[in-house]
Amino acid sequence: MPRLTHACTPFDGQQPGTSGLRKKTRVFMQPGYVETFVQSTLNAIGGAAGKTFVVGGDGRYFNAEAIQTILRLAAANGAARVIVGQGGLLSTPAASNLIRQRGADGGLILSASHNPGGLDADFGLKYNISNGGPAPEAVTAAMYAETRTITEYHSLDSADLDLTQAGENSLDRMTVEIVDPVAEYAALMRKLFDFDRIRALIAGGFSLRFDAMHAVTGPYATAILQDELGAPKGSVLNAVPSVDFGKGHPDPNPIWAKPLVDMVMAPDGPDFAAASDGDGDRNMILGKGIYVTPSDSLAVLAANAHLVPGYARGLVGVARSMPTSTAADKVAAKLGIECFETPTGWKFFGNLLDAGRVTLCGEESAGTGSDHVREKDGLWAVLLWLNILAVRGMSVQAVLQDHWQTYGRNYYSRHDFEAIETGAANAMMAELVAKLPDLPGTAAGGSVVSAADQFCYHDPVDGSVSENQGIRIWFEDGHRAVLRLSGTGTEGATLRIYMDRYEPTTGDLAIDPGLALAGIAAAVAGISRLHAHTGRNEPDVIT
Ligand code: VG1
Ligand code: CO
Repeated sequence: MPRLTHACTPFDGQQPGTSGLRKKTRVFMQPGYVETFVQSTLNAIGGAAGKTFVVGGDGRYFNAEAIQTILRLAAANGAARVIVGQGGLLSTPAASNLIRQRGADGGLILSASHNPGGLDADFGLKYNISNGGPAPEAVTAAMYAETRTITEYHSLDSADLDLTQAGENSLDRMTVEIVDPVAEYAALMRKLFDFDRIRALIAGGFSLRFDAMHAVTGPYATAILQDELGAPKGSVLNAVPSVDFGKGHPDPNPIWAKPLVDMVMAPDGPDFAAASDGDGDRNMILGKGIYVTPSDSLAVLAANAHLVPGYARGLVGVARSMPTSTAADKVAAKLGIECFETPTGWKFFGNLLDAGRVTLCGEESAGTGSDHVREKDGLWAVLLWLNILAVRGMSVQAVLQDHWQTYGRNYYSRHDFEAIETGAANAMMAELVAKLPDLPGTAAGGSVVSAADQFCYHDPVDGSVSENQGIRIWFEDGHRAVLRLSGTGTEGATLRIYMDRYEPTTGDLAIDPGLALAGIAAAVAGISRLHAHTGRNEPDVIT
């Protein structure tokens, strides 16, 4: 089969430290674009010769075409085998699991995660390493350097492969193994959880809904929750992946999954509801009449995981991203285990998980996971919740109330200001950084600043240092605000303001969360001169 070498133009690829390359779909569709990025990735990891890769995506627009391109490049670069999800589908956690189970050298996952899909929406591509996790900073930095200097890529002149049937095919000298995307993932879930117990809970009349948001978890949730655990047909909503996610925004939060939230808030709503995102790594958890913040979810799971077979030996430690509330810290303290605070992004958990320092990890952005894979895992979190509810025989609401009464409550919210003009956002952050040393002692929003800094992470495993990972402001009453710019948007800048207020068990545990955090929001708006810089007062999304 003719292998061809094509000239290509270098470009500014994935910024070092970001989770994959995310751009408008039309950018990815430019001739040679995917090829240039994939060749850069292969060059950065020392070539593809003799290697095995896992490839799959969330099914969004251009997923199928990009996979064919990746297969041709892998073959022309001498890869031995590519394991690809049937129909080109693999959720991010399932891809992570496959890389690990099959001892692959790495994987290419096609997704822009929670960003919308379609010709005029977003596309993404990320490289995961052999532990199954996102490429660490050293690898993304090498990939970035390659994209800026690359001059040629290697491909094949070959027809598209049919990816609809499981089995082995060959593309030139490379084996293409098409696998059921669900099977190995479901097997892992069966090992971790007490499926009989969850089945009995559901058979006893416990009702649930899972919103797959027209994205990749549809087939996974249908197979596991309905076919295997006995949830009635119709329990999984929006279960068929579509290229534009039903024109929706596959982001499992109270804004984009509002119909699901409305359902659990209704008097005749289900006992439990959950949703996942485009690529299946996020989760939103709801109970009848209640939304569980992701930060609380992590804490509740940490406190109860030992009730579940896969975690019966207890946890070695927990980790949370810096902006995530400190609820999990309280649990770790009580359990007498370590709690790590890492920068935003799952790749920072990789070393801690590989070194056996932590069992559970979580982020405020609806990401929870454990050492079973090296990505956050939406459906896993749902099953862990279900298993805990089955053992405790309590409602979501009762579990949460009990948790707050034991550990105190962290009122928590994130405000997102989207598509801000990039220059204005950068100017605001720069001004804030400059005045950090002067902030302590300043009165703001009815409180006084006690400390302020920029988060710098020292990885306790490999000693690497990651600077400028977000601005932290503490107030004398113990409240905390964090500001950072998103690394996953594709339009202008997105500013995220995170607010965390802890009330001990002796405090008021039933304040309206919006009211509880209003003072911090006002303080941050004042200190950052948010309106003067951005013209914004109200966030676009509140989670
Ligand atoms: C966001 C979240 C972060 C998450 C990342 C990838 O990043 O805040 O917690 O790890 O998305 O999630 P940022 O830089 O936009 O704040 V996923 O599900 O989009 O892979
Ligand atoms: Co995601």
